[in-house]
Amino acid sequence: MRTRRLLAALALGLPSVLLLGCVAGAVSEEPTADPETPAVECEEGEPLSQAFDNGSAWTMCWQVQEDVGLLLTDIGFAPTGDDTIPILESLAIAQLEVPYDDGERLTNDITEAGFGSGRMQTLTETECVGERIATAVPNVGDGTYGKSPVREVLCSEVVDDGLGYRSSDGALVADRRQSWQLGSISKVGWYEYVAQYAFGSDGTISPSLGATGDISPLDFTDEEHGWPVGEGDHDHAASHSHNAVWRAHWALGATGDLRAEQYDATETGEHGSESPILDGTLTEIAHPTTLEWENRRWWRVLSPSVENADGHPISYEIDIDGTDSFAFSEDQHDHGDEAGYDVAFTNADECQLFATHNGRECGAGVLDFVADSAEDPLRDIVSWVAVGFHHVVRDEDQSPMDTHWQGFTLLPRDLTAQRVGIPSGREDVNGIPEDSIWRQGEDDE
Ligand SMILES: [Cu+2]
Repeated sequence: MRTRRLLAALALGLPSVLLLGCVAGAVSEEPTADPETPAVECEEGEPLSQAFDNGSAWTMCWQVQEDVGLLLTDIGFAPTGDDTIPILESLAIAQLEVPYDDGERLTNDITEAGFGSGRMQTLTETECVGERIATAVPNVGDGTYGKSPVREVLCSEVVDDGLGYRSSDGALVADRRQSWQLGSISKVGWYEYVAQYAFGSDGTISPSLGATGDISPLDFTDEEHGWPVGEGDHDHAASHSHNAVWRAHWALGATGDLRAEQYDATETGEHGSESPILDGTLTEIAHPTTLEWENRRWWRVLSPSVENADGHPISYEIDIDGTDSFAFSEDQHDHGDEAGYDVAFTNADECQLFATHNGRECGAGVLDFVADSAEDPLRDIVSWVAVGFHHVVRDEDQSPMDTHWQGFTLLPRDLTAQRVGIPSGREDVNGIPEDSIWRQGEDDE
């Protein structure tokens, strides 16, 4: 059904107000005449697609892997009236470290346990009010031994995501934002993790991790390292971090020929007639590296050879404000003070899959990957996004624990020359308006 809706949107041949001239050449798959044939072919399993009320649509492939759990690949977005633009080659969680503040425990939940296999939970209508999609999930490991029963493990749900836009300058235009949420639940120890990927009708991608289940009954400690959750000043549940890293391999219509940039707006110390002057700068990230977040800083991955109708390179911004930054433990110790980062960029390498405990000869983790390729040009770009959450347990966490969330946003920046889904009457708004005083200034010259 979802496929049909997408193809219907594509087949409508909506007026091409967003002429992504160059993008058209980068489209990998043309929609076919057969309405049952999806717009993307998957190496494994059936593709997923979802169209929105504004006419935009997402397509992708998915599979369940023993370690990372939900792996999304061939992720493409079709802005309203346009062909599908390949956005990401792949997206998955790449590690989840849980170090306890008393120093007595650290788990690596992806590489030691894994979100797939028997840890991935069959969903019921309480956890998933949308469509529950089944696939064969091995009971043990990768399925080489034992059985792989077909179970409903993927939740696909379109939700109302609040006000998308409103403008009453002239005739009122307003619309809701919709979000297509894909998620699975994996039980690792006492925690139950929700791996969720939300795809917006505006082109945003929001990977997030929810944690519920129960606090560890083995990890109680003293008052310096925990919080009393029993009666009185007793039963201090150990504080701990949930340190997640996601791996995103970029496509942007030109896999292997991309660039990365860091944006900073810095205070100059000077004032204009009314406000402090800030200088905005873009710095190319020329080589694999690790970077830390600061106020007014973001990163983007762009496609120099693919432009939108305004002639701007299409790109996606990585937004991670408000995270509890963290330094990696264990096998990244030998990198010393450099062990912390919020975002890292490397070139894609199929051997480099996990942020830590990668367990392969190409390196133990991101810091090794970066150190070993620090002189290489950055082209086939993988972003490693590290988002920490320091969990000081509350009385409300038992029992079960209130779900707590952490994540980040990938935001389209100049993917289209104007907004996705332009309301009637706003088609011509692009740059300085005709009646602006800036235009009048031009006329006087
Ligand atoms: Cu926790």
